[in-house]
Amino acid sequence: MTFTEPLKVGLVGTGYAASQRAKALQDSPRSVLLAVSGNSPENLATFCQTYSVPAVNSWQQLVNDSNLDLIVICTVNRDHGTIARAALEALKHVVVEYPLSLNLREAAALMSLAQKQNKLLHVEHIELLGGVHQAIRQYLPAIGKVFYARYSTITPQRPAPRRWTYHQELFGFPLTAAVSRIHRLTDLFGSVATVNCQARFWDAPESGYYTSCLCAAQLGFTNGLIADVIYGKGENFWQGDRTFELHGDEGTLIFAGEKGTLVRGEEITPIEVVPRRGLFVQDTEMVLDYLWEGKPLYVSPSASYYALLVADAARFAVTTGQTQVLDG
Ligand code: NAP
Ligand code: BLA
Repeated sequence: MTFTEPLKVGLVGTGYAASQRAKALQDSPRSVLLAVSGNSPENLATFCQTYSVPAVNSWQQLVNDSNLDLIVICTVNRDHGTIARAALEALKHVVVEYPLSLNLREAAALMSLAQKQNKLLHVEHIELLGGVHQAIRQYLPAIGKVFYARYSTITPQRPAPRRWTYHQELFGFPLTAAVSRIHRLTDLFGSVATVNCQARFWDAPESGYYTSCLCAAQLGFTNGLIADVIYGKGENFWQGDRTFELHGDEGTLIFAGEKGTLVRGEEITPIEVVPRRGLFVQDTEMVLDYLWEGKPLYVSPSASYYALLVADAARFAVTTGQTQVLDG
């Protein structure tokens, strides 16, 4: 199913991810951006003016445009699954920003549908392309057997915006929405045996919104590793944190933001993290490599799905208050 002419692409969304996609698609000779749909008419008009692209009134219209080969979904999480389904049913290739769906069953059904339709369903996971992840992969052998990991991302925000990222339905369960946190770990350490999680939301006066959230999950990996994953944001936080610590029996790796350190007793080695700009560009280029040349992508649907499954187990652990045991 390789292409020899520029792919005709339609984009759903007009925010940050969408603008990165629009630039990447327009900069490549292997794709042409033909239409965009959005949410608010003003933002859609501005976006379409910036990129000189025709606007369409709805994503339904976009996915059913018989002229398009590929739909790129960069809108709020709530709608990812529904739009991906409609696009696959209309026999389009699909690229979707993570998460594939807020509903695990729907995610599984979409993967089967893509196979049935013989279409690409690619979920973007730029966290795997970033400098920190690449540096961890490179230095992991230096710390022996890893037995404990802690990955904490806390973002104070005051006042918390009334945006989709602070809305229960639009954003979804925070560790599903931020599935990249779990995916980094499953990519490095494989399968998870047990999942526990606690979560707290501080509700905003407007229905559905919150002003802060905190999710604290503990994953027990099949290989024995214990991992704490912390995600917090909003008004109740006063100090930001972005720390990834990996403790092995021969050393410790610590990433504070982009600053990496390898600690082995007295020996403290700074780790250079290559700044990777343009992660969405890289992702887009790899999709085009796949569709044009059949080159394998950097992430498989099953790996993406597995991270989503672990995130969903965390969600279930919150609602039941019980540790979830996953099948091997
Ligand atoms: P964003 O900049 O806030 O853009 C959100 C888009 O969704 C805009 O087009 C916005 O349109 C629309 N939207 C907002 N509220 C909506 C609603 N109630 N109903 C329908 N559409 C609505 O967000 P983003 O950062 O680009 O994120 C888009 C997707 O990419 C998300 O799934 C996110 O998880 C994923 N992602 C983003 C990044 C990143 O670096 N930003 C990284 C990885 C994955 P209006 O502005 O007109 O409302
Ligand atoms: C991830 N960034 C995300 C996600 C959202 C945003 C919704 C997916 C959920 C998550 O993993 O937390 C949204 N990020 C924002 C917003 C800002 C932001 C609104 O930084 C406001 C400044 N993303 C950006 C910008 C950069 C960026 C401007 O919008 C950097 C210059 C980077 N966002 C970025 C990266 C990820 C991400 C690299 C992947 C997360 C990871 O590595 O785990």
